[in-house]
Amino acid sequence: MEIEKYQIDAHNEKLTAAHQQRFSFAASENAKVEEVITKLIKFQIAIPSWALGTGGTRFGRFSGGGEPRSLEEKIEDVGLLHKLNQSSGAISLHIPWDIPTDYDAIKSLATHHGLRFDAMNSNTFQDQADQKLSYKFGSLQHVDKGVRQQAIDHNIEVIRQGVALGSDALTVWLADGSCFPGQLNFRKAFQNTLESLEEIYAALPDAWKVFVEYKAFEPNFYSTTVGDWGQSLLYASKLGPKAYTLVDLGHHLPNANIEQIVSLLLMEGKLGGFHFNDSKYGDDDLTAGSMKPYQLFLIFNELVEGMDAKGIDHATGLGWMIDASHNVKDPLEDLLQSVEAIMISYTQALLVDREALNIAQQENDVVRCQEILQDAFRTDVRAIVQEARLRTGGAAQPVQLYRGLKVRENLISNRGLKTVATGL
Ligand code: PSV
Ligand code: MN
Ligand code: MN
Repeated sequence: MEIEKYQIDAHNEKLTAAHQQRFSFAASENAKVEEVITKLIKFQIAIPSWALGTGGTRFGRFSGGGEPRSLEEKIEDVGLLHKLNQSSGAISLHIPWDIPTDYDAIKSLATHHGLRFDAMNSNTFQDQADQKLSYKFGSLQHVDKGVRQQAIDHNIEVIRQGVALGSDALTVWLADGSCFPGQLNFRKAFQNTLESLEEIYAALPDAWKVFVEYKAFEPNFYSTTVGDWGQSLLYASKLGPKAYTLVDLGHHLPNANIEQIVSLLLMEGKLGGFHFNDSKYGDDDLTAGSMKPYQLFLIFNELVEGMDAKGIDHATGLGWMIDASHNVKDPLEDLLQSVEAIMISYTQALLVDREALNIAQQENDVVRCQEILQDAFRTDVRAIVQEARLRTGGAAQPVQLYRGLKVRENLISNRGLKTVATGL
């Protein structure tokens, strides 16, 4: 199904008066509002192809129905999101969960929906049916060169597919590590991984980047070979200028100061991209901003400050992606909520009075520093985000319109109730 312009217009019309009132108030309070709106319009967040179906845990999965059954249907779903919020103009694929066959047809379908292909994700954490050697004991770190080579070849194949689709980045997340002390020689595992990454790096086209994603634990529970930002930065630095660290918000040990990590990676020119999600315990993959909205704001505060200091374009300088999973929500509603939360945090960070904060920091005026940050965080910026969406043809209230148009019911009647999205 596709959402038509007249349906968005009809929905918007009903909400115009109330919106105008809230927006004029927000605009009167913020001198920078037009500048902020221009930035919001450019800012696009990539939707992961694997988040379009209901996720699950090892205890079970409860399908919501109408899930995409093919790459084409995944692109259509992201198209629906983008139509509604005008901020989801990209899709991130996971190979081989997504199997692009006719590249030109896939590309033109994406273009039809106003989407581009964000970072390509390789998968050497699962064995595939037709695979010769097993990744049970790791992939790029494996003691057997044969297994390493198989994983290297897969990554090179993913780059090739990405080139055909017009992507320009590869994200490598490795489940490699060990479950028990003594299982692994840490140094050899690191060196094997580095050598393998070097072969993948050598296959990157000129304008491409490789993102090395880290994760503290899971599926391995004793050590992870790319376990934290220090290890990722070590690989990225040794690999060269096309290699960067990717920060997935759920991949840290509890209470890690992610905003400080982000700030220093940016300073070093090694922050490549993000996987947004939220969590309370581990890699929970919950809706962005649903648990710790202040943390999300503080991260954006560092991003805006750091990117401005280095003259990096907010919209294009880094890879902005969601990495989430939904066990009890409609995945498309969840993704709309995530994008909204990201846009809100970004807007609040743009509103921080940076000059005043610099002065307060120089004067060690700790109270003032907190006041300045929290003043921005406590500003209700929803009307500003909505205004940006309206100016680009999006819906005033995306979730409300999604429900009003019975999108899920339509998808279920087209695709069926018992669907298994590929890859999940
Ligand atoms: C691993 O937990 C991860 O965050 C990586 O980005 C994977 O590619 C993704 O989740 C998909 O499961
Ligand atoms: Mn991730
Ligand atoms: Mn994860």
